[in-house]
Parts: sequence; structure tokens; C-alpha cells
Amino acid sequence: MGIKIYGFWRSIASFRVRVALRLKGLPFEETPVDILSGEQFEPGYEAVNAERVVPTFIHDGHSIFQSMAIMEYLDDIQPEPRLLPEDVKERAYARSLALMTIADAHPLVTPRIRNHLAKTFGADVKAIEEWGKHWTTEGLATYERLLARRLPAPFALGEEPGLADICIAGQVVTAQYLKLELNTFPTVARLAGRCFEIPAFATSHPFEQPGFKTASAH
Ligand SMILES: N[C@@H](CCC(=O)N[C@@H](CS)C(=O)NCC(=O)O)C(=O)O
Repeated sequence: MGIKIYGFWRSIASFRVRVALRLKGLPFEETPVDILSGEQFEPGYEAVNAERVVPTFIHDGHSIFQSMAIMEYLDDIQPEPRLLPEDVKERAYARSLALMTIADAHPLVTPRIRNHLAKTFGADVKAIEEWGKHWTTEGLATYERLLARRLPAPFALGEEPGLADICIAGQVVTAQYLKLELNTFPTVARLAGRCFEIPAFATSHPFEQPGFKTASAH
């Protein structure tokens, strides 16, 4: 039965899972759920994912939710190449870096938050864009401060890319959506640059997904 994910081209959480799968060389099929048009709220998808978000990961019929849980599961079923280091302090550092995006910065700019700002607080397109820029910049600034204290060599935890790099690269993709300059975040920019030289990252970039190509053709 293999691996199937429900994802969306623009979804940063789907990007994270795609990269992890490709770093491990695990083949998968992706079924798109258009979270911009509201497909996540359709009963068929709600039955798949109670939270009504992407990604959903299905392995041999077993469903897993949340990109962090999915990436850790991949490390459990196929330890090499490792996404999380074995050393416990290093593992904690990798998870800390990952959660800065997954738990703190990224949730603030998801469609459900943007839609709620518009519907409940009357925020217009410009205000929502400013909101997104503010929180994405905060996330980048946190990463820059941390990475400056322990310089990537060349990746966040050392010679190989892992969980932390995937999450930092995703934060940079959000910055690209918002056309934010990375000049003031040189360490983050360098790290992301190294990541996107790797095919697993490059081919998982939202702008490389078939859904983006179809959407931009219209
Ligand atoms: N913490 C979750 C985030 C899931 C999430 O918010 N996904 C977004 C796309 S990146 C989504 O489906 N949003 C739908 C919505 O906001 O309505 C994870 O890392 O998997």
C-alpha cells in the first residue's frame, strides 16, 4: 500500500513532510486538498483529518497527523539518514529549532487565521499581509539570533540536513511568499541556500509542485 499524503502545493507543513520523505528516499503519492478554496472543510476530508488541515500522512492504511509527528515517525521506521540526531541534547536542540516554526511562527499565518482576521476583525488584504510579514519576520529574527550563537556547519546541527533545516527552510519559503528581503537574516539565508541546493528540498519547494504550476497558468 505504501505511503500517501494529502497535501497542498502552498502548504509549508506539506513541504516539510515532502522534504523528509525525499531525504529518506521513500516514494509517496500526494493527493491535493485545496486549502485556499476550502476543500479541507468538506466532509470527505474531515473524515480523513479531524483538524481539517494538511498534511495527512497514511502508511499502509495507518494515518498520522502533524508534520513533526510524521517526520519523527519516518525516523522511527527508517532511521537513516537521520532527521534527528541520536545525542539527547542535540535532539532537543533540533526539536527546539523545529518548533519555532511549527508551534510558534507558522500557525499565525495559516489560512484559518487570515480568514478569521478578515471575517471577525474586518482586516483587509493589506492588514493581513502586514500581519503575515510581522510574524514571519519575528520567526526569521529568532532563527537568526539562535543560528548566530551556533553557526551552521553547514547545516543547523552539522554536516547533514535534518529536521531543523527542513523547518528553517520552510520559514524562508513563507518569507518568499511575502516577498520579504533576507538581507538582515544572513545566517538563515545561507542555511536555506544550502538546503535548496539539495534535490530533496528543491523538488519539494511549493513553486515546483504541479498545483502551483496549474494555478499560475490561469
Ligand atoms: N502544525 C501542523 C500545521 C497544519 C496546518 O496548519 N496546515 C495548514 C497548511 S500549511 C492548513 O492546512 N491550513 C488550513 C487552514 O488554515 O484552514 C503541522 O505541522 O502539520
